[in-house]
Amino acid sequence: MAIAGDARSRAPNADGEFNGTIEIDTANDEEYTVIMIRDAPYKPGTLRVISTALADLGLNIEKAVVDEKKGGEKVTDCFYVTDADGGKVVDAADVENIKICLTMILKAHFSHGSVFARPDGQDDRRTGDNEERRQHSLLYSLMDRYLKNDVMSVQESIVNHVEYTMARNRYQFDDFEAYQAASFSVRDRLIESWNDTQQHFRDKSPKRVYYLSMEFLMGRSLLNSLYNLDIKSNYSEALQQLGYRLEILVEKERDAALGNGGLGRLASCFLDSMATEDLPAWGYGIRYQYGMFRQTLHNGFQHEQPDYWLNFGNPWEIERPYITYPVGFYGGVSISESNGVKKFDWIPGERISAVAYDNPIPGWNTPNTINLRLWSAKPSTEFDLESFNTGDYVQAILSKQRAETISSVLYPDDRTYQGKELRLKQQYFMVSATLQDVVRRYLVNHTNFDEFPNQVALQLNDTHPTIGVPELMRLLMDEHGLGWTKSWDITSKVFSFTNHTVLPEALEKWPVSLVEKVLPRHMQIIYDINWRFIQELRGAIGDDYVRIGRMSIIEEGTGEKMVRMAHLAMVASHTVNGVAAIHSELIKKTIFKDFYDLMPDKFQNKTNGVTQRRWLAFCNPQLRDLISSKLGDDAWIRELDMLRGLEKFADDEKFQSEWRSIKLSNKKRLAEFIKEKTGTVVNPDSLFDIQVKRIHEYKRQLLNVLSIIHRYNAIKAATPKEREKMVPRVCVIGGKAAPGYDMAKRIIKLVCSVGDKVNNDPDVGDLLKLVFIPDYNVSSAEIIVPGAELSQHISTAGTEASGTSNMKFAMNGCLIIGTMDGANVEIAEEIGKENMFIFGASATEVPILRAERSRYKPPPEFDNVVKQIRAGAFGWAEYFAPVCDAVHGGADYYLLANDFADYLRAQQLVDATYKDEKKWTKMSILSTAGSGKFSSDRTIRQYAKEIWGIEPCRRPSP
Ligand code: NBG
Repeated sequence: MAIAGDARSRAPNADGEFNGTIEIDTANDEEYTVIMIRDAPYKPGTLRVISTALADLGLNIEKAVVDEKKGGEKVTDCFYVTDADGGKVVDAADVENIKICLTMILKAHFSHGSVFARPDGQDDRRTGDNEERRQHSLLYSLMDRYLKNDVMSVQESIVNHVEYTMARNRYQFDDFEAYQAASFSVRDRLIESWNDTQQHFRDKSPKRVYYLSMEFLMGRSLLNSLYNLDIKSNYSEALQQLGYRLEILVEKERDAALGNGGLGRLASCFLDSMATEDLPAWGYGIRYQYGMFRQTLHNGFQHEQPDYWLNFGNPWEIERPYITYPVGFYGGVSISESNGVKKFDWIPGERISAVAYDNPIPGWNTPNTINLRLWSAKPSTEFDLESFNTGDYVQAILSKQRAETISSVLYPDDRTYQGKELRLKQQYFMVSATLQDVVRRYLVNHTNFDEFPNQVALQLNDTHPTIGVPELMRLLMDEHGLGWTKSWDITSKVFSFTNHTVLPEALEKWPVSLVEKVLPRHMQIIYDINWRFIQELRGAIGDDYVRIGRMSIIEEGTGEKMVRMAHLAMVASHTVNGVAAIHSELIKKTIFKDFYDLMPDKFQNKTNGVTQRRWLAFCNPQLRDLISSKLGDDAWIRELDMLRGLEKFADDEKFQSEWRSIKLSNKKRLAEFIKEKTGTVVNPDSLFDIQVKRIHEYKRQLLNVLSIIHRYNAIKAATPKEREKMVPRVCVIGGKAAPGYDMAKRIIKLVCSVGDKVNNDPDVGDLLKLVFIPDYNVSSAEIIVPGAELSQHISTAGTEASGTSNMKFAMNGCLIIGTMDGANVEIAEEIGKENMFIFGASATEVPILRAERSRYKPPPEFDNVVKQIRAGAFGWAEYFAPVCDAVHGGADYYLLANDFADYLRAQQLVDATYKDEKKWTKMSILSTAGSGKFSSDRTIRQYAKEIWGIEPCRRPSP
């Protein structure tokens, strides 16, 4: 049996021996038998051992007087006990018995190693208060050690949770219950680490960053936590001995899918990296009751099912009912004047409460665990006296209940901003609770706001949390009495803003009338910010009203007046960054050109990254072990640049064959998964070609389908001899369409219809398969990515800000077919263009081609496949007509026709290369070797240094 084998970073305390004395006094106290343990060496956990032993003997501890720990010295503890009937223990035999038992137990305790002392907290609210400290010394002593991670201790804590947390029979629980109990026991360990990390942050009081995001696409936690806490093998063994398999239990976990796609997953990768890099960081977001919808397919049509992920409880969160803030909406603003100073008072018409739920985020190979705090909306506890007094008690309760809708559902659209009132309320709800929490934390050890910018960095993940700008101004001015100048000085030093898209339709704008109604005070503040900004502008550029109109935070065109959230974010933030080099350059020339010309120093680039823990080391354990064996150890899991060390083995035959056999085994697992999800049987010896991402016209899944049809035609036209030379392919497409995105839904249907035809054509056999994997999410990506050989990132150049799945695929030795867009450009720099299949127009050519597209004559191959669809070759001719119209006859905004011929050329090159096994394997190894730059650790270090100005703050290892 392994004992604490995983506790890499935990060094045991020095062992002592118990040579103290135990005295039992039955005479001198009237009510109690007094057990005195004299001169025991100090050792963490001792008190818990004694109290458990006394309880096992059937004694009640009525009070205890314990020595405060004095490092290295002997301590004397005194316990006042009664027996089961509440009386004193007087019988001499009983007394002797207690003595013998305690002696044995203490001897065993002091001769036993692995107990880990926890640091003494120096909470500012406790130090200095010696009296309180003395009173609490018993409590502190009881909490002075960590849970143990040896197999037996793990088993004990699992079965305890089965019985005491879940109230199930500890001798009989099913896989789901075992998953839950195991998770609760892991959470116990996370909580220890979380508490001590937070205490350390409080003690050191470093500048902290708060990552504000409406989305966190976390996926599952069990395996990730086990790996990060380095206790996976003991849990595996512990469960196995209890009759359960960890691999099965991890599948029982529901994904936490509180995000749409790349933007939310990026936030989650960032949390992992911030924890691993020991940064004093917190994430803040919303605890949606319904995450991203579950996608099902009926006859090839997408249907959306609600994702009530909390149905069976969420063992990873900690509810904090006492951490709650009021959040207001509607109402009006009253203005009063005292001493010539105007005071604004917002009296909201509706008030709700935000309740905190904490989600511990452990880092890898560090004792630090950081926090993701998600807010849940609850009815406010204040009574609506009016309705209660008029006797409409039930109605009053019901209307309060509606508060909960604010955090109930994630908006599943990442294509266009939604002008929906509820969405604005969600955004304000999140930032208001967050900023109140941040300000409260700051004020624990500050009496004014002078240090605020040196203590706080607030990162806006896209424009979604930008209403936080006027909210911070309001808090500082209206609630804390600061003047405008001081408040603005502080506000403009703490915010920074990341832009994630150049698509104009995705840039958030709110109708002024809506903001005025929902957040009247904030609208005033936005106007004031804008007024001052425009004065500044006039100073800088003169009365160029056209340009001023373009740059204004308020859009005043022919239509409704709108608040441009990106402009507000831009004006208030000290930096703005794009998410890949090409994207950061593009925003300077397009959507933010006017701003760039005026304030070029604000602009930065932070190329995205992904966490190599989840996306390589944990989801592809065979490859992890092979890489570690070649590089000597697993240090690359923290320093991903070390993957370069694989380059020198790229031609090594033995290494190549190990590399291939791992890929094959991952492909077999993926083939199983495909069969389970779609019913289609695919041959693992085929080339596995994958395109998984949200369905968007700009991502051009349609281009992929058109080329698959072209391939199908080629197979049909080929002679049996020619067919023998063809490379068999399995094409996988997956992704969700926003429920209101009609074109995307038609594209899904087209994929399914083409798949039906191709997969059932006996002429084709294994040469071509096309499957649509339903409900693509984080967990399915963890199976799909390791099994992929070719992945498609084929957006029209200049439209994909970065992409992050391209990085995951490359890390796992999958070759990329793609355009020079987003992060592909930098991947090509790192891995080498010659190790990818690059095609298509460049971002500089795109605007020109787009302008000329009505005169463009598509290549005949393109026309042919589109005509085929129109003619009903795959059925549903009418339903697919708008899809064809969108790319035909001068439409084709995303230039599928322009790129088609070059795409087919690249695809042919893929086939030819695949036939050369050695060459392909070499390219695959070089893909992994060149992907070091795309670790989110690197991204986060750059944010920390170049934007946030924060430094690592690692708690001492226990
Ligand atoms: C997405 C981009 C991706 C990018 C992610 C993360 C939005 C608004 N943007 O290209 O489309 O990788 O953000 O930065 O979801």
